[in-house]
Amino acid sequence: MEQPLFTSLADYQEYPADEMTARAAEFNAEIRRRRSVRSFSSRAIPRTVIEQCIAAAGAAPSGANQQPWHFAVVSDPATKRKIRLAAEAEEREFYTRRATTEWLKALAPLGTDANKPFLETAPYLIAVFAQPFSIGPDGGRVKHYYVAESVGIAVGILITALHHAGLATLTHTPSPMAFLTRILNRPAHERPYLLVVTGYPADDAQTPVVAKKSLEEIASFI
Ligand code: IYR
Repeated sequence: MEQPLFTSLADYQEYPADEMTARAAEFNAEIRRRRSVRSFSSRAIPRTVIEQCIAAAGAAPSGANQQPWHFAVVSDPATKRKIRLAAEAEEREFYTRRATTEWLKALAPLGTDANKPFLETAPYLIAVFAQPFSIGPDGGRVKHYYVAESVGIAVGILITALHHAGLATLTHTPSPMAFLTRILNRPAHERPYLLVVTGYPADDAQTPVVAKKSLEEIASFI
């Protein structure tokens, strides 16, 4: 076994309690303004913003620091079109056959259907892939641990970073997503995890009226 190497927490930043309290409240207010958006403007956004937000996601903690993720960033109109057509084909199956009545009932308040024009309108689609293993220098498989948890945390940071930058997002999970592996030429062992659609909201974008659970409902202090 390799000996672990340690360094001091040189980048850690402590704040006085009142400042800490204010920062926590400000962040809560900022993140509570986040809404899933399904109607995007085609206005361009600087690629560097996407790069910075993905770099932020890449700082997520992960099982054994194995960073089992890949972010495929799509802005090419022809590729976005391919993704839209493939996703809509799966979604039509979902809405007409695969989804249970119970599932459709749960979804009803969101007003979604099989049409996904935003997959072409939004300037960027970020396809997130999870890597159950990597290929080691000797060509063998190196198993990754806590892959779903790790990628979920990274996507949470990605969405938060995009929101913080002033962009709208949609976490979109056309199911199944095997078409993403094919269209984006990803290795067969990577699992499409979800699509993050991002850009400015359309001027006339509407969002369903839904509520978040209260702190009392989601937390207990023991
Ligand atoms: N993937 C479908 C259905 C869908 C499922 C859930 I759970 C949602 O929260 C939203 C949609 C679609 O994108 O329409």
